[in-house]
Amino acid sequence: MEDISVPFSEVHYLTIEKVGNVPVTKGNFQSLPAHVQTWLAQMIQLCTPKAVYISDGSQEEATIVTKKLVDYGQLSPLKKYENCYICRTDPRDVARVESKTFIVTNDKHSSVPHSREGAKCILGLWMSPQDISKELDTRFPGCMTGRTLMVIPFSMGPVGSPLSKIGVQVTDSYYVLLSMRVMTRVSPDIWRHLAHGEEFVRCLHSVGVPLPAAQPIVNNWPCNPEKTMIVHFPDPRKVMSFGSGYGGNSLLGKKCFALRIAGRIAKDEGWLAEHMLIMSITNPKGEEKFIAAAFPSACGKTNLAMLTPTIPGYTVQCVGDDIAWMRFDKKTGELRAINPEAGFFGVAPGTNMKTNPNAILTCLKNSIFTNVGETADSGFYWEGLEDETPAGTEVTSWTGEKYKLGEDKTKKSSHPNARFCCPARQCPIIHSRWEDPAGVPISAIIFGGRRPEGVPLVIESLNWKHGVFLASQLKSESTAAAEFTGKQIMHDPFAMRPFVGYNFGHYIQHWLDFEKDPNNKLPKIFHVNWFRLDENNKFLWPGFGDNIRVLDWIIRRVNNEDVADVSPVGLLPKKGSINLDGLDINWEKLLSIPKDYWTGDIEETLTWLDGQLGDDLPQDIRAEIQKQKDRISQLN
Ligand code: GTP
Ligand code: SPV
Ligand code: MN
Repeated sequence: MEDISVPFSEVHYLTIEKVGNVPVTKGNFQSLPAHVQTWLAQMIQLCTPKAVYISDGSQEEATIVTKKLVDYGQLSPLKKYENCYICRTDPRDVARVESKTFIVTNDKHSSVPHSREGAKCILGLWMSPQDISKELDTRFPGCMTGRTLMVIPFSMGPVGSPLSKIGVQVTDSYYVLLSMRVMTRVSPDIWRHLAHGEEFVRCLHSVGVPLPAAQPIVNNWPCNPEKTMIVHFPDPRKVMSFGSGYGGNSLLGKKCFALRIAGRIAKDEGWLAEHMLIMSITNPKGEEKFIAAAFPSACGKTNLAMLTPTIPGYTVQCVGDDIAWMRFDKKTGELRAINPEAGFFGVAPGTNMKTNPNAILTCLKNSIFTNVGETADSGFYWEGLEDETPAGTEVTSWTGEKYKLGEDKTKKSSHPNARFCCPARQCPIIHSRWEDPAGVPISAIIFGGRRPEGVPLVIESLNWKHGVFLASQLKSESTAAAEFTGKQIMHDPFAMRPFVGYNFGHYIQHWLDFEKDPNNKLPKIFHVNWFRLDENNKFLWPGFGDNIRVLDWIIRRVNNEDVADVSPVGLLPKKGSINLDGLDINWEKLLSIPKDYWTGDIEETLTWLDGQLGDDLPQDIRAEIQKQKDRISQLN
């Protein structure tokens, strides 16, 4: 299998620069900041590529690389749209792999909590520097043989913003190069910001298939599933990812940097890096409020972030759909948030012109679709687009199977974790301040998950500590965003289980500590659940655009309107205080708090948190659990 490296530029052969004996086919290595050169030289020596390519993030570069990938067969154009491409992966490489994602520190417990004996810690996997070096030694040396090593300078957050951070990713995947260009800000300007030896996060990625390949490459998607490993070094701010080309495993600016590494930096520097969307809601009076919301993977962030309100007079604008970096302003005390990303890497199935028209409209140009189906007229197709695609349309599924829509209902066009990757600036409701270097002020923080049973539509926490407890007890049904199968209800505190980069007990304490500074204007904390089922397994709540009705209630609470009643589990909406015009809703079923359920749940939560965190579980959380237990016991 040939490498498809971009050809040498017109530069005369003799002037071609080399690093060691490896030619630089684009860019000027000598002009890079000295500390970057030092690190790159080590990576080149380790990975032994046949060429080095320094990306400039330009459209011209993207056009050339795209053409190469089309010729190679990894991408094919979706001719129905402008500059859109479809890609099918090796079916063994379709999602994040939590079981192969590690944090490496000298001290085990700066990465993972002191779990009780017998409790298998699922809040991060730690490996010692000695053990990881053995693993890495069987993977990285020579891993780019026959391939081109690309150098991608990128900023998480607007280039130059005091809230932003810089990374440099080395990769041997052109797909990653194109996707990073959408998801982050790739620019040669980055080098100027590193000119004086400034810190940057070192990100090394390889698909793990040196050439000639030892095994057949499936779907022109090189990967190495047996040896996949995603390794974080929070102390030296470094990521090494091997064997997977997919999403959070390979676009290292996203979960690896912006959550796991940034989370550690945030802890050290006194801010927050969270798995949260950021949006604004303007009510009929013209008052605008910004909120942030954390739901586990594939539980509704992208959909909420750009929802189309079903009640009149409200305007929603999107700032971000997956990650928020937030810090309390020293002067004003406001919690200010930026979206460190530049694109959306969104779940495709379920997205349509009814559920999320803004997402569809965002990805009609300059986008990459991975593991979706393709229609005979060169459009995308996935489950959820049935009503917008004529029956009888021929579809080629993500596995290459051809079938006609409507003929066999068992056929699936797309992998459930199929994704669109599109520039955020194309979103029709992107906020004019989405790149404001100062961030936007957050008035409410929402947590939520897929809870088929027992959990009401919305709960407001009683206070900050109770809110941090609500977030700590977050649970959700597992989804296809990671390697879990079936619909098990899993704990996912703060929607950060897979993404926390240090001891989870310290993480919860970090949240609690924000209360200690009287200058901090603490946002109210809420918990929502769009996914409660009735006895026929039907959703009790219509969700999507109708979620504005809950946001409206939340904002009224932010404005201290008297629309809530105290309950044992938190504040619940007074009957009639959520606008349900035009809906047929069973309020009792949607808002009830069954005593049996909550009694069992709080016991289970305590057992689980105590097992996972042991003595690292903050005392304040233990106290909140006890108080909630006492309150629940008084339920009728
Ligand atoms: P990640 O990108 O993995 O972090 O996911 P996400 O949290 O952004 O989830 P997303 O908005 O992409 O939604 C995932 C799935 O949940 C999609 O199939 C949606 O159609 C579905 N979904 C989103 N919001 C709702 C809702 O309000 N109700 C229901 N029933 N389903 C929803
Ligand atoms: C998630 O799983 O939460 C995602 C997709 O947003 S990935 O980029 O693969 O992490
Ligand atoms: Mn996510």
